[in-house]
Amino acid sequence: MVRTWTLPLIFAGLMAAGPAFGHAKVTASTPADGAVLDTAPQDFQISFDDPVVMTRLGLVMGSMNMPVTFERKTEAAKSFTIPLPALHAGQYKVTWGALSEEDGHAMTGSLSFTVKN
Ligand SMILES: [Cu+2]
Repeated sequence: MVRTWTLPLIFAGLMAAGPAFGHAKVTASTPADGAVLDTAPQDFQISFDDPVVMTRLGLVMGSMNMPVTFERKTEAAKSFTIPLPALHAGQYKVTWGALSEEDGHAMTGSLSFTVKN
């Protein structure tokens, strides 16, 4: 009885553990999440531990979409620098999307930062 159950359980365990190579993860961003800045940042930088194709970058202040010139490139990279428009004081939210080159998974994320007067 034990023997008939053991093998399927081991396989189920391996499946749950997932593939050996996961998708890329964010290692750093500037501004960082929660940053409070004395001067407005001129660009947004984000880095990943593995190459990704960045698909989207959005910036909102309150409910207002800020104009960001984001050019989607087809080649994967580990870090990206996206120029930001002139920002006045306020709280901003960055949303991004990327495709992991490793496993093709779509990733999204967001972070907030504040520009002081
Ligand atoms: Cu993945």
